[in-house]
Amino acid sequence: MQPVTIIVDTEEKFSSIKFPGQKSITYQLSADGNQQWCDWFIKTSPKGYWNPLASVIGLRMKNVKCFCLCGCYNDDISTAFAIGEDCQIIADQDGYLSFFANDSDNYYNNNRGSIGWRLQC
Ligand SMILES: [Ca+2]
Repeated sequence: MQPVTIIVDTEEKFSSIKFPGQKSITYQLSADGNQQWCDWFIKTSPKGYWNPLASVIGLRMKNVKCFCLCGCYNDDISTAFAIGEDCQIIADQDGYLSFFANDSDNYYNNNRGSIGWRLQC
């Protein structure tokens, strides 16, 4: 399959762009590490950054950095996994993959920017 470019907007709790995932297929996800997005006034890469306040309030994905690029199946946060800038996953279920910047549920309104990355299987 040709690589697909997907744009993930930081304001979306689940990306509006979905990708049909298939169980047992390996997906390579990679973002250009030079891209940045912005949490309030803090610019960061898709690897995210240590945000002690957000950790206290509670991030959607616990023990994953704030603004780390994450993915999940069927907009279900319980299936979420961290991606960062580069990740290879073997899908453990069928379902639509969607993506998001890890943040606290009620603090998406101060997010700005988007990051494009490539998905290949
Ligand atoms: Ca935020």
